[in-house]
Amino acid sequence: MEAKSVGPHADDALLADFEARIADGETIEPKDWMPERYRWQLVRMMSQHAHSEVVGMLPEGNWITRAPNLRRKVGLLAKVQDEAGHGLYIYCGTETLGVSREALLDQLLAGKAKYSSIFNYPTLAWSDIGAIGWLVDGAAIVNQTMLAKASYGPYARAMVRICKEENFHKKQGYEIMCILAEGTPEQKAMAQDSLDRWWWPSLMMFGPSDKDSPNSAELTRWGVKRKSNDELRQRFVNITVAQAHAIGLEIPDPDLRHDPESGDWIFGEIDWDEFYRVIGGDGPCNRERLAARRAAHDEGAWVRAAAEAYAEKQAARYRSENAA
Ligand code: BYC
Repeated sequence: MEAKSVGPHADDALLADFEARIADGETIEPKDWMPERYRWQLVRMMSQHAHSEVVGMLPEGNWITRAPNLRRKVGLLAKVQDEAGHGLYIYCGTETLGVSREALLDQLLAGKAKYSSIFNYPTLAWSDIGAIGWLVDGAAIVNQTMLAKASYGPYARAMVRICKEENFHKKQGYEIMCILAEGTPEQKAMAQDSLDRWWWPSLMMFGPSDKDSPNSAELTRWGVKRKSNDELRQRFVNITVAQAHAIGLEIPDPDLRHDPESGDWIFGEIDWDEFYRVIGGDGPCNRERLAARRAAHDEGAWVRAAAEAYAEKQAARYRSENAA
């Protein structure tokens, strides 16, 4: 994607008006004037977000056939279906910015698009489904509650609805962890093992630290981000450490300590080499995830063709009824 910068050619009066509206807390709507660079940043971020929802179905979908009972199976099915819906809301949001869902999916399938690093880790045990709901959806809620106040109306509104659903996802995940943690020693060990494997990747979901985040300044200036990557990560840690302790699990961080002055849980160094390796395409499951998406796209070709044929038939019927 090529971005045009806001420079001497931009209309200064329009830009000043646009920024004043954002400063006044107004939302920007699709037909409003916006700098090309704002549109580009939104498409970049929203498309990565939509792809994350879609690819995010894969690690959990892996356990639908192996859920331990009917209640868990129904809950997981509903959660995975919700994620598909979230992807759709956000792709619709990018369409309001002039980019089609097909174009974005082509980029994903060609391996040219980013999606959240977290979904490149494997789900090895049922307890991983608990850990994903608790940690991954928990992290998503912290991030997306902030994005629900983003300056772009269609994205902000999508976030409101998505956060409501993510709250149920988090509750079902934490409930799985609670039950395992108070079960047999083997069950508790499973829950701890999942926390050990998902903790650090969950912290990486918030992106690089503020000093290494190239997009943050612009997104903050234009009211898309209201809090920084590090602020949100700290908020997530503070919420989650207490929840782990409440069910007798240990955070896998020898440097974790409580700072009585700020009230924060201070955590150890994140392995940023691992983060950049994963977002660069070399995580534990990057290739597997893309192969699965490509297979699903190919196998779904007949569904798209049938839906299109049906839509054309309906449109023809509508035209002939209105011509009569
Ligand atoms: N993974 O300048 P920065 C869910 C990239 S799904 C991969 O800080 P920004 C769920 C970043 O894109 C929830 N890439 O970027 C679904 C940028 O790359 P480019 C997903 C990452 O945008 C199913 C570069 O690193 N949530 O809830 O200011 C089941 C530099 O970063 C990551 C969203 O997508 C990462 N973790 O801030 C269960 C939320 N982090 O484009 C649950 C929307 C950074 O320059 N997105 N990068 O090549 C955001 O809030 C922001 O985009 C981020 C990054 C905080 C993630």
